[in-house]
Amino acid sequence: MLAQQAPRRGARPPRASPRRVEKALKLRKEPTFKRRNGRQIVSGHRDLPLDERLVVDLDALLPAGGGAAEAGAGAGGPREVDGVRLTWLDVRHEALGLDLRCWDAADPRRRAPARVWTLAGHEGLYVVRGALAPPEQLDAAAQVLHELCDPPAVTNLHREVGPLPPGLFEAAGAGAVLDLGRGGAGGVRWRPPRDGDPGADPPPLPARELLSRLRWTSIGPPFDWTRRQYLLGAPRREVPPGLAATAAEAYRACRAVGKALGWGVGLPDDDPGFSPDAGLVNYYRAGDALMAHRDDAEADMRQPIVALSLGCPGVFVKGGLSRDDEGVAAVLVRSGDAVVLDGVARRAFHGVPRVLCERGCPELAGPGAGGERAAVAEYLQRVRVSVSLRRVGGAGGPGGALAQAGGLTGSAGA
Ligand SMILES: O=C(O)CCC(=O)C(=O)O
Repeated sequence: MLAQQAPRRGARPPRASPRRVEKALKLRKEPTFKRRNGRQIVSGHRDLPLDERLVVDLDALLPAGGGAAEAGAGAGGPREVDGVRLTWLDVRHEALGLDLRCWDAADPRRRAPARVWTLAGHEGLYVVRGALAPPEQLDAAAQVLHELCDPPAVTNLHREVGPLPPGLFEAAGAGAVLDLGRGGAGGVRWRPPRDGDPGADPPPLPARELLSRLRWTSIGPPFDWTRRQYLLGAPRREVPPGLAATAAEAYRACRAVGKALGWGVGLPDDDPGFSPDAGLVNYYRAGDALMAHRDDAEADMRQPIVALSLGCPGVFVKGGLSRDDEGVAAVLVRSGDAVVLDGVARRAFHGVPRVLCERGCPELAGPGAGGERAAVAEYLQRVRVSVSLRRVGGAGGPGGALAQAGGLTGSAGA
């Protein structure tokens, strides 16, 4: 076992609770002014920029192009754990007083080594940079947008406007409207807009507007936000095998890193590995936030949470076991990254107080994707999508603070 990754002597990790960090990081606006008739009046509002000093940008910590495998001083390994070959590099974030370790985890079952980051003082938190390559990000997002929003998956829109016909994303791209079909033949369906639509009662709803109001989808058993439990008997869309495999691979690398550090890991050695059967997809637009919560509605808390990021960057915040515990990490996560919460961190408060939609998604910008993938890439320039996979198993738990948090909140949020 390696020495525990501990803060260096003299380091002063930032002492702040998730509540305080959230407040400092969430999008705030300030008024802009103009003069009229000699008086100063409010003309609008502008977004205040993110206070970058509070956030760890992992890419900025490594020498250009370098990782543990390429580094000299401060590097360690190789060391093999559970068939995963580990090399590592210690990195210090002076301004935040944080000690981090960047691991390259080479697993013969994976095509390329995983780059995993750990932070001293945050046992069980792992950030896997680039768990999905750009083409895989597009495939995953296409799957989320094309299939996983369709019934029987449940979304916030189903709660607001009732079950939608399949094909919300395609309908939005085609400029279609939702005909509520009351009293008519054919029921609720997508159709092209017509001249008489604005005066119709009820007026049809433009698919584009509905897509802009999409905030969450459940994969696997739907989550009942009121009773705070998974509806294990309800019809469901299964976790797509590709997403499940990505999450399993990411977890395998993180578990090896955790064992090398002497951290507690969730799944015992004789377990076949992480095999998610449920997930929550969050769609964040500018101004949206997921406030600090704990995911504790799952019956078996030894199973990790693996959250895949797609699209615009966001700030992932992890705190302790209560909202007021001090010692918070705020990390910039980018398209393709996976955040893994395992062991003691599985019960930790975490959230995404800020998304940076104004930065777009550089990983998926420019030519490359054609056809239907182009529409997905374009969507991801404005939206952050997270797919947080978990194992619910056969029995629902008592319900948790995730439900109490009530899901995504925001400017236009549900
Ligand atoms: O958006 C994320 O990356 C985190 C999502 C999350 O915390 C959750 O779904 O419980």
